Amino acid sequence: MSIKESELILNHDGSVYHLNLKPENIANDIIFVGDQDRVESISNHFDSIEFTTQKREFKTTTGIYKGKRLSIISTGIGPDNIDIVLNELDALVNIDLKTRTPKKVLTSLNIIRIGTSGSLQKDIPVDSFLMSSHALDLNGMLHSYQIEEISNQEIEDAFVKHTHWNPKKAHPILIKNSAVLAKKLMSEKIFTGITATAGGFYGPQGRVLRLPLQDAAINSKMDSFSFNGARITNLEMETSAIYGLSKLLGHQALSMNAIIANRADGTFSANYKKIVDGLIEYCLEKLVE
Ligand code: R1P
Repeated sequence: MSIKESELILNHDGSVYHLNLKPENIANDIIFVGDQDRVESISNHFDSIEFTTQKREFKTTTGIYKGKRLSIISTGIGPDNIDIVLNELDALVNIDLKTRTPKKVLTSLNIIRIGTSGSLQKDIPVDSFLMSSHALDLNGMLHSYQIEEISNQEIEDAFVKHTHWNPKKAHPILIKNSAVLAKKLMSEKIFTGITATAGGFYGPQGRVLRLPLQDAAINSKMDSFSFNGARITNLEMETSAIYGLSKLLGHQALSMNAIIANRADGTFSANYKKIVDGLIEYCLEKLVE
């Protein structure tokens, strides 16, 4: 059965609707960034650039870094954008766009997010690097899919109990990273922990400007949660959607975070661009080692 035009939308040139990409435009190893300007910060390191395009916040550049073909894609902010990016990338490699049918032999992409994040723990200071061992989905986007096989109910239930999680909010889902990519990008410089992924920047991450929160103690309940020695280390807005959809679709995914704020002690990096550049250089080197 071929997938209808309304479900898998293609542009007139045959590229996928939002990303503006054709299958030949992307590498097997893909770096995700939130900020579209960060695409160039990374591609500036490339030896050569083969392709670049942009539609809305989705900018893609493919090129060669030290002999390795890499693509960089900006996802914009939030799990809703990740739903678009992951599904369209998967369509590029795992759906025959001419016949509109899933391929029999599937391709697994390697996806590395290089993003910014706020630490929830005093001992993980600003200007450090953190690898997400797991992602804790607090935003609910993944609940549209059949997530039973990727969730870890025991720890999710322990989190719900510890935080008195409001049952009106989406049930949290815990998803593990790709062990293969984690091994490749790990070093003694890197903190690890569970990354909580919120569906917003202010209220959903416990920030108060003018609006009172439903649960003002949510961040302190998160930072005091631990399960078999694992703790929640940081908050951001994409990792659980990347880990969840990658796992469901058969791709390898890893989230690397530049810690630019510390929510526990209220500090913010004096030069966050420098720490992001440092993480970019670290990840690029690890990818070609
Ligand atoms: C919020 O400022 C944005 O920054 C973080 C959050 O996840 C969110 O996307 O990541 P990026 O720097 O990768 O965009």
